[in-house]
Amino acid sequence: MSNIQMTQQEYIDREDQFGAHNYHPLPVVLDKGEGIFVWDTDGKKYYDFLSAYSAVNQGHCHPKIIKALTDQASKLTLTSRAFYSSVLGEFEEYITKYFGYDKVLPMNTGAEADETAIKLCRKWGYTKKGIAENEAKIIVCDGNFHGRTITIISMSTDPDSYKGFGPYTPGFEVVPYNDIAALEQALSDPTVAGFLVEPIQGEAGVYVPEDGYLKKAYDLCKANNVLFIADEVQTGIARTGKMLACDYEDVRPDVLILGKAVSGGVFPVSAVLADDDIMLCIKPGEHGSTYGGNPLGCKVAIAALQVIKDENLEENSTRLGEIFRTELSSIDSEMIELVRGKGLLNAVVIKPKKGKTAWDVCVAMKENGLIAKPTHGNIIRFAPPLVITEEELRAALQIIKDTFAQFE
Ligand code: IF1
Repeated sequence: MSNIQMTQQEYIDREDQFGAHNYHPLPVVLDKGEGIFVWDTDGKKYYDFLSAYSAVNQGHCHPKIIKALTDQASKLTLTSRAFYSSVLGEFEEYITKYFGYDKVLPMNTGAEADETAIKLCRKWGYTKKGIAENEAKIIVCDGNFHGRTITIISMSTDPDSYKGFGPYTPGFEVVPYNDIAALEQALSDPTVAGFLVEPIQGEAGVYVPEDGYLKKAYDLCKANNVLFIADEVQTGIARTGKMLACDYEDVRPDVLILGKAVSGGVFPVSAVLADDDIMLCIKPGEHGSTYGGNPLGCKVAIAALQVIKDENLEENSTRLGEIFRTELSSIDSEMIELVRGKGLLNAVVIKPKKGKTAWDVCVAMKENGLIAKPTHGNIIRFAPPLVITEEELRAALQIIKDTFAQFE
């Protein structure tokens, strides 16, 4: 069927018929995006309060990023890493200087970057720390989310992620998140090579650890010769109000994992950053990806990172995040149990009322012109593009307030 005059239900039915059923989307069919707004196939306009899970921090179809894409698309898109390209070095120099690391290893998706960091950490453990072959352990946190590959779900504590997909990759040990004592004990094992952590747990429901947790965790890693590996795939690129969420505690991860907004939602680009002592543990032929470091992604990522600086999105995220949490907390609704977050990565914990859940609230917000998605049952994540203005944010807040009022 062509797309002429299809109803939204017809689009939904087509996806349902021909696509795997590995998602349960909100019933809205998007067709166009610009800045903080998206439009459905009937032309109805919405505030986008998901931003493709924080990939679209720079706003939809940012003209500078799209220009970088189209300029490069008509010149050279893919060389593979069998050859050098005129663009890869430019990206590598740009991103390493941007974040202050010696080297970068480019990949495509967040999960691939996490996998890369795990391989790098293990290799470092064997070649630098002197751990016996196949003995290296990586400490991870309860409630973690790092992607969907077999190795990554092997360290997941969420049955939706891991159940039915075994056998699992060994070599991970889970400690409670935000628990320094538990981490200290786990790190004393000399076979531990790394500690992999999200500075704020996204999928777990925007779970913000106590102030000082990351710094203490980092110091403990140093004391035990363990790599501190930060997964900033979701929290990075100004989402939480600073370029990296680790910046709040002046922690410089030994291994930094980036994805999503590195390319502003335009093209999949992910990256692992580390200094030479660590990164050079991986030798030619030991890791890679056909598309990783492709010219198109490189140009898009440079433009996307530049937009964050040019438009002061760190500052905007911090300032508007405070307004957003203050206003949300002031809503008088029995359904709002708790508001939490940092910058423009926020969540509301919903207390179901008369059988009405976070899902019902999201469907009602959609009807009122704002889209967001429930996570882990009764938590609604609010993460608009960081280019949102105060006026737009207040208009969006009004929609959220009106929606909660409908449930009173
Ligand atoms: C989905 C959540 C967000 C991530 C962190 C790595 C990855 C992710 C910290 C993997 C991915 C996603 C994927 C998306 C839903 C989503 C998500 F709800 F699961 F938690 F963003 F909030 N590290 N997060 O958050 O990156 O391989 O997907 O590029 O549909 O599964 P990826």
